[in-house]
Amino acid sequence: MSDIAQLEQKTLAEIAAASDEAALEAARIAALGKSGSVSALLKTLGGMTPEQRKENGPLINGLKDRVTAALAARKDALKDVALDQRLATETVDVTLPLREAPAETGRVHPISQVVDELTAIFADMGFAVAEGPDIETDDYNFTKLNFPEGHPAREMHDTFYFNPKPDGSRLLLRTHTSPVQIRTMLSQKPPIRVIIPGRTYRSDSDQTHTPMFHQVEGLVIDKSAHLGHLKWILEEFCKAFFEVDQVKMRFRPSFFPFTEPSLEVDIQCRRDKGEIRFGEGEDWLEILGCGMVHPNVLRNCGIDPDEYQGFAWGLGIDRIAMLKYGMPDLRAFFEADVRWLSHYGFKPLDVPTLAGGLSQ
Ligand code: 2NM
Repeated sequence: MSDIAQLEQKTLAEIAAASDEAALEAARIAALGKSGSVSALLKTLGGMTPEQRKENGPLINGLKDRVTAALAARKDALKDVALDQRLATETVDVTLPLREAPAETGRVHPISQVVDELTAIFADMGFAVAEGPDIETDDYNFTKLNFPEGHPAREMHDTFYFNPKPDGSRLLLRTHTSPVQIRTMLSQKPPIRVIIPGRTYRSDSDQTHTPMFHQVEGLVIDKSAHLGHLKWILEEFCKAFFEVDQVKMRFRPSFFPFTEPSLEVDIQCRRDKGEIRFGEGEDWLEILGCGMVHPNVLRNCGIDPDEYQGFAWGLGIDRIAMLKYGMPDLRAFFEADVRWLSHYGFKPLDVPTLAGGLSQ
């Protein structure tokens, strides 16, 4: 047998014996690599006479072609084997339910849901939504709201202050959304009807208080806005929000620097077995504060209290969310636990509307 025929037999045997990709690659390099056996034969063509080359050229090139074809065929065969093995070990249970799309598994946080509900209710009564910055000036958060110098709410241990500026003024994290009412009155002419939902901050942290919490406040300024209007708005709001036909509310005198008179409002309820129901029962639950905007506040915002008057109210969003949706622990709101969210959260495509139902 010629050398070429022998080399072909040996090389094809090696290729046929390669049992995986690595072995096949080793066989390829041994034959066709830079210093492979077939490559070495090809190199000898250069030193041959034209007659020798005419005879050996087709033989050696034929060898190279057959080795190349054998390598490709073996590679395909090994791929088929690997696929057969995977198919034999991996199974797909086609009876499994489809995995839900992200739009279906994602959940809207209860606070976002409640803000959307509040907005839908007050928008229906003709209120616009106003927003403002979380970082405020002392002037907008306290002074223009008729808080006197030295009022306890201005203390360091209640309010988060930033370091003082060279001129002595200090920025702070707003302790209520009321500075947005100030901004609204300074920039718009009455009549004004706005609600302001947003984040608020107080240096307070225990079972029922978190340093960041959510409020919604409302403001109406007009020539003859009065407490009767306020009472109607709050009753309509409570009926719509708690999704009941009737509510009974109790207005008690109170005090806030920015309103005169000031009132605290209780809603009648029944508590049984940890559940709470509104519109019935013997218990009272305080849910909000309100009052007629103090003439000093109007004046501080360039509104003439002899021409205009108005009322405002404020309530805690986190608390009414807990009441409505039976969530026992305030702190879970801010822990970003996806299991809690998948239990208490809302479907993103169920947008609250008065016509379609707030909470379905
Ligand atoms: C409350 C209770 C009572 C209030 C007053 C004002 C403003 F800016 F008009 F003076 N904004 N918010 C207000 C009044 C807030 O929260 C419990």
